[in-house]
Amino acid sequence: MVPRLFCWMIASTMLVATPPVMAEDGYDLWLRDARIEGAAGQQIAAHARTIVSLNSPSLAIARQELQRGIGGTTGALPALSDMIQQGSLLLQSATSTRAMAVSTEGLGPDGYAIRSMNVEGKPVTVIAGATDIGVLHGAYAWLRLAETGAALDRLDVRSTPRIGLRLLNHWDNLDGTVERGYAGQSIWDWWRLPDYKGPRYTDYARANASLGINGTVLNNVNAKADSLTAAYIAKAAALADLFRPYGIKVYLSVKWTAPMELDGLKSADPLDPAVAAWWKTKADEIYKAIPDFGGFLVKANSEGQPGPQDYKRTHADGANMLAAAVKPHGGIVMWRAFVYAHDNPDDRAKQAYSDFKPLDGQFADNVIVQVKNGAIDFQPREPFHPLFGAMPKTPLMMEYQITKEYLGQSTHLTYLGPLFEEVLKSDTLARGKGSTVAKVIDGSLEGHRLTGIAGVANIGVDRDWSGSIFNQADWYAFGRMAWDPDLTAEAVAREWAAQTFSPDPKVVAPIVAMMMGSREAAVDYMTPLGLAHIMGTGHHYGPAPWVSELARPEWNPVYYHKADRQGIGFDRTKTGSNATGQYAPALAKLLDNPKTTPERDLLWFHHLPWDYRLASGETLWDGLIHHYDRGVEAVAAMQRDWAALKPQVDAERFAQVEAFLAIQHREALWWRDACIAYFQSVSGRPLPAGSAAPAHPLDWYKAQSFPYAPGHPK
Ligand code: GCW
Repeated sequence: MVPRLFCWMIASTMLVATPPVMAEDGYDLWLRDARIEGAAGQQIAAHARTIVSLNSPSLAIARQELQRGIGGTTGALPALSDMIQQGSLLLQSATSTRAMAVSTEGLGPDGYAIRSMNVEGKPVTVIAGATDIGVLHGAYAWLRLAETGAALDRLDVRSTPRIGLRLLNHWDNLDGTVERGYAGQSIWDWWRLPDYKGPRYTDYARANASLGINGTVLNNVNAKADSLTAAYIAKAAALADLFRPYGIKVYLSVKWTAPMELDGLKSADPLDPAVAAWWKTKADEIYKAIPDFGGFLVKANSEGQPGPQDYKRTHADGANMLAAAVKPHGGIVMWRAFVYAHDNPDDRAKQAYSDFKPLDGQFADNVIVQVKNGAIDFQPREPFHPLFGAMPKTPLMMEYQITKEYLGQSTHLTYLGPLFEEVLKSDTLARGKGSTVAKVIDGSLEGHRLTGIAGVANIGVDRDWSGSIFNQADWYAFGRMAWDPDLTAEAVAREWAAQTFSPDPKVVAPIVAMMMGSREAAVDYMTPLGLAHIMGTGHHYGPAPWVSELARPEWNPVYYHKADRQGIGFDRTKTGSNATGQYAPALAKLLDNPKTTPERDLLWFHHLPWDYRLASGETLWDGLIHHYDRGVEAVAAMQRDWAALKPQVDAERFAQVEAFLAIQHREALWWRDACIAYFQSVSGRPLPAGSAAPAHPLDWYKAQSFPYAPGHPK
C-alpha cells in the first residue's frame, strides 16, 4: 500500500492530465481511492466533511473505509464527530441513538438506504441499514457512487440483495496449492493459522464486503477429511473471527468419507445412524468454535469422489443427513449437481439432470442444490443448464467459475460479465415467457426463500490477487451481479474501470469496449458456434481437438465435436441424445431445429454438414474459419486499443496488460491454427479465400506439451 500522504504530495505537483507516477501493482483492486481532481473531487469533499456514527465493530470498519476513501480521493480526511453539520455523512442502524432519519423497513439484514436530506436542519447524507452490516454495504456503495461521478447532493437509493447467499468457493488445498488457480498459491496460510493472521485476510474481507459477498467456502470441493479435524476447525474459526465484522461467513467443503477416515467408522452410509450421529457431533463441534458457521458444500459421486450412491442411496439421502446435522444451528447444505459417472454411456450433458430431476421435492428445507451454469463444465460458452427451471420444488443456486480454467487462465483478457449476464438472462420458459435463470436463482419464479449464487474464486497470493489486473474485473462482476442479477455487464465494467483506472470517460470508454468484446473474442478463437471442450488434457491449457485416446469417452475432445468428413457437432436433438428434451417443451422444440437454435449454440445441439448454410449465407465450414479469424483479429484490436491508452495508465499496470495481450494474441493464433489444422485434416476442405493457412502442420500442434501448467491437480 502506498502511503496516502506521499501520493498527495506527488499528485498535487502534477498537471491533471499527466499519468500517475506511482507504480501500481494491483494490490488495491478497485479500492484504490485514487485522487479525483477538479469538481468531482470537490463535491466528494463537500458531502463528506464529517462522519457521524457509533462505533460497533462493523460501523468502525464503515467509518474507516469512508475515511480512507474520502481521504484518498480528496486529500481531506473527514473528521469523526457526534454533531451533525452541513455535509455530514450520518451512519445509522437499529443501534443508532438518534431517531432513524430514513426507514429501514424491507432492507433486510444486508440492504441499505442512502439519502440526501435535512437532519436537525442541516443538509447531510444518511447511510442507513437495519443492521450494521447493511450500513457497511451502504458505505461502500456511497464510495462507489462518489468515485464513479454520481451527483452526491440528490441521492435516494434503496438497495437489497436479490440473492441470499453470495459466496466465493475456493478450490484451495490444505497444502497451499489451488486447483484451477492461476494467481499463485492459496491465500490461506493453513500452516501458520490460527496463530498468525496476516493482513491479507482483512484486505480480502474488505474487497468482498465492498461487493456484498457474504460468505466463503474455504477449501476445495475435492476435499480432504483433515479440514474437519479440531486443528483445522480452529484455523477456520480464526478466519471466521476476522471476517465476521465484514458480514462474511465461512463454510467448509466436506469429504463424504470423513467419518471413516477420521474416526474409523465402518461406513459412510447416510442412513446408518452411527454415520448421522458422527456428523451431528462434528457439526456441534464446529458451531462451538464458529457460532455463525454457514454450512457445508459437497461434491459427491462425481469425478471419483465418494458419496451416498456408493451405498445405493440417493443424493437427497446424503444431503438430508448432513442437513439434519447443521439444522439446529441454522446451517445449510449446498449439494453440487456436477455429476457424471464413468459407467454411464449417456450424453454427459444429460447426466446431472437425469440424477437430480427425479429427486425434486425430496430435499430438506435447508438444502440448496448448486448447479453449474452449463451442463458440461464452465466452457467459454454453454447453453444454460437444463436443471434451471426443471426442479420447481428445490432451491437451486448458481455456480459460476470466476477462475478462468477454460477462458485463457491468467493471461487472456476475457471479461466474464457478458457470460454471467447471458446465462442469467436466458429464458428457461419453465413457467412461460420471462422465466429467466435469474428468476430461478433469486427464488422469485417458484417462491423459494433459500437462494444463492457461488463463484469459484480466482484469488491467490499474487500481488494483484487474481493473476492479472483484468481478472480482478471478474471477481468484481461476480459480486456485483450476485447482489443484483439485473445489472448489465457493461454497467459493471464501467464502474470497475472507473475505480480501477480512472473515472475519466476517455479512459473508461475504451476499456469498457475492450472488456465487452473480449469474451466473444475468446469464444471465436477457441470454440465458436457452440463447440466445447476441445482443450488440452488435464491442464486444460490450449487447443487439442484431436485427442481421442483417453480412457473415458467423455474425457476426449472428439466426443464433443464429432467432426468427420461430412460435418461437425453433437446431435443432442430428439433424434440424437435428446438432451434438448431436458428443457421446457417450448424451448426443446426450438432447439430441435437448427434454424431456430441460436447460432451461437448451433454445434452444441446439432451435427451438421459442412455445407450447412449459416444465417450469413456462408457455409458452416467457411463460417467456422471466419469465426476463428475474427477471434484473432479482435485480440489484435484490443492490443491497438490498449496501446492508445498508454498516456492514461500507470506504467506498471500498463506493462502487465500489454505483455498479457501479446501472449493472448500469440495464443489466439495458436488456438485458431491448431483447430483449423485439425478440422481441415478431417473435412478435407480448402480454406475460404483470404484466410491464412495454419503456421505449422497439424503434427507440430499435437507435439506441444505443457508439463508444468498451473492449476492442474496432480
Ligand atoms: O471439470 C472440473 C475441473 C476440476 C473440478 C471439477 C468440479 C474441483 O477441471 O478441477 O474439480 O470441475 O467442478 O468439481
